[in-house]
Amino acid sequence: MTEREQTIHDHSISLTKEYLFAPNLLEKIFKEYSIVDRKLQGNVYNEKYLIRPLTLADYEHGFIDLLRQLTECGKISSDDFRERFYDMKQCLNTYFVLVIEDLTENKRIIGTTTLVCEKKFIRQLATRARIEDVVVDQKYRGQQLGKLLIDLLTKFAKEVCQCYKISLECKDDLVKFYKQFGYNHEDKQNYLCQRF
Ligand code: 16G
Repeated sequence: MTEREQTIHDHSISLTKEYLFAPNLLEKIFKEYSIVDRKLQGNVYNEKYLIRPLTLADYEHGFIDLLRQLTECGKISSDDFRERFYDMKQCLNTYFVLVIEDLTENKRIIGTTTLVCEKKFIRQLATRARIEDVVVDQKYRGQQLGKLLIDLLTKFAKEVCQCYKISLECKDDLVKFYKQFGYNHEDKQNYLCQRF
């Protein structure tokens, strides 16, 4: 490989490792998390599952296919993925996509959740959060990985992003699951939706 080819190669590798948001933002909640719930420590630290922000390389490791287990995704090329990745990244402190990588399965992405932080004028310029697109690969369910993702991002919204509230939408049969993390129906509030 010539020096120029090597430079291009190194550059493309460093690009694919580019994170959607700074991984060190997660440090605070990881530390607190392991103290709060020791049962799950193994999932984070046993060197099988790495929990980290989404990277550009995750397109190659099944990120979109994983989302297909949640809903339809259509056709998304790697260029489409890159464009959307940068659209999100340039909205500072807004999109936090967490993924779980199986280190023993060629970096396969086996779980994901997104936190969206929306800035407001109300409540002294408050920020509100939403949990979106929670999905764990069918083959990996039953290991409390979904619990781990939601717990982490809920704490992240509160402690790192200092949101004043967080909400999510889910099917009836998942209400019980989400209640364990403190999500509840609010009195006299409704979720209304219009599909286009
Ligand atoms: C669920 C998801 C939501 C996702 C939607 C996709 C959670 C908590 N909720 O409601 O984030 O965007 O499904 O379904 O993960 P749709 O394509 O029918 O809108």
